[in-house]
Amino acid sequence: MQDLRKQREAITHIEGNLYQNQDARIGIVVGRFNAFVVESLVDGAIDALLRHGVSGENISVIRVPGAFELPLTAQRAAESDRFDAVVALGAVIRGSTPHFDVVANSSASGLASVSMDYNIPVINGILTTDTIEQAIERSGTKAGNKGAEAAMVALEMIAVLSQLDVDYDELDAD
Ligand code: INI
Repeated sequence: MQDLRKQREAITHIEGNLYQNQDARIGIVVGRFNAFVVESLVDGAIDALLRHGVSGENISVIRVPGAFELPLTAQRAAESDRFDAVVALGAVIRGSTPHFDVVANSSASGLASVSMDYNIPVINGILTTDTIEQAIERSGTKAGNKGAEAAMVALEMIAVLSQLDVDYDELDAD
């Protein structure tokens, strides 16, 4: 009979830890539209990165007019080879955006394409909400800070992907 416990022990598990980030190079691309919300996302992202050991000199913040411009900016950032991950921050608020769906959908799908095309994590930290109140709640008040969350996802993805680059035998030795 198969020893299921032995088989379970033989499984390789890969997860990212968040504590070896001194050398991580992070590009934060920011859509300025709704700046009163977005700047809190930027603060949250920078705070999370610095608290997890990322060096300030390895962080770049690139500001553009709005969320619609983020995919192209993320693409140039990825293409430059200067970053291990790109974090895109913005706020698209339905209440004040007649073309909400266009801006929200094109920015999200554009960022996903850049990630696949350039083979690095491109993290979608764009808030898409119905109201300004919801956006405020998600930018550092009662529902957390999506900028900080996006920064942490970037670090976790760098850590996970770097393990996929190494020989599996090296992982087993740990
Ligand atoms: N850009 C945003 O980031 N959020 C919005 O809510 C928004 N609204 O309301 O229109 C918005 N529009 C600007 C857009 O991102 C582009 O900058 C603009 O269309 C020029 O390409």
